[in-house]
Amino acid sequence: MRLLRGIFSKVDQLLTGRRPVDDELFDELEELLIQADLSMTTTTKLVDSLRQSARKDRLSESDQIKDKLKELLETILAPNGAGGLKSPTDRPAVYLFVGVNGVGKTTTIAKVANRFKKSGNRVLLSAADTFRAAAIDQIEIWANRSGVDIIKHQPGADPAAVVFDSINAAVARGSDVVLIDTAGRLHTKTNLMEELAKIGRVVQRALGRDPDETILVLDATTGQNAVNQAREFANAVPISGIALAKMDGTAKGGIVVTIKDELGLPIKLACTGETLDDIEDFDPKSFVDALFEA
Ligand SMILES: Nc1nc2c(ncn2[C@@H]2O[C@H](COP(=O)(O)OP(=O)(O)OP(=O)(O)O)[C@@H](O)[C@H]2O)c(=O)[nH]1
Ligand SMILES: [Mg+2]
Repeated sequence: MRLLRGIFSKVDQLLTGRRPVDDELFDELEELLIQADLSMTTTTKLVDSLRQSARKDRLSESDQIKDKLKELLETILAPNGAGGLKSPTDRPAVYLFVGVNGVGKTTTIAKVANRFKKSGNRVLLSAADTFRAAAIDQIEIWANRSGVDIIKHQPGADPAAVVFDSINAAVARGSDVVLIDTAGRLHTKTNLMEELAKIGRVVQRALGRDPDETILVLDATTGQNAVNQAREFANAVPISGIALAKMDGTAKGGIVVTIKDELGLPIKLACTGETLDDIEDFDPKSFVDALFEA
């Protein structure tokens, strides 16, 4: 995984070798995990668990603690199965993208569209962020670049109506995949959450089932704030997974562990730049290995 190299390099340095396992080691480890942006709750849980293993399995050297830590991190990140989005089975498959303004929703949708198209799917983008006029232009540019369909209305139009039209168009044209872009900011936060819930209901009505995925896009560079956003959105709409954008060049990657640990939401996609290819399915093992790389 080409991201987050070195975020845990200090942890790696601390634990590499045959340093004795004592309170001092655990205290230093705790501090470094918090620096890497794991929450206090997750850090405490991890360190307690390591102390327990050290006692139970008589781990006496720091190297053994490192192996155990990697194992624990993978366990936290793993349970929801394979990374990546659900493949389209019932067609059209509908993927709804939500998240606060500027996190990377539209860019992530462009990357996902490009991937689906490359694997032979007919893709339709739904420009349901009608709040900003520029948002419609932005997604249209991406649609043209990847050669996928787009349904748009005028700026200020009802986003739910755009979604309704998009699904009907997708059915009529035989599209395989519909990707819905939404606004990250409205006049008030309550408006935003109500609108997202309404979009969910419109998908249900037009399609006869819920969206196949509702992906919350988070900006990895915002650290702990991302956890708060995840809590708020999860209260308004049933989130099926997380796409983490801007994983390139952030020192706050530890947040991934906390999001999964505290909210139980699976991380499905990781984005590492601004071009169409800067996206990968999230894989716990390679993620954990990358964290520890120098
Ligand atoms: N470095 C980096 N930049 C990214 C990534 N994803 C998105 N960006 C940049 O972040 C900025 C915001 O991205 P958008 O996709 O427009 O974000 P949005 O969530 O759609 O924003 P709103 O429509 O305003 O709610 C743009 O300048 C993107 O190029 C990423 O993975 N890495
Ligand atoms: Mg956008």
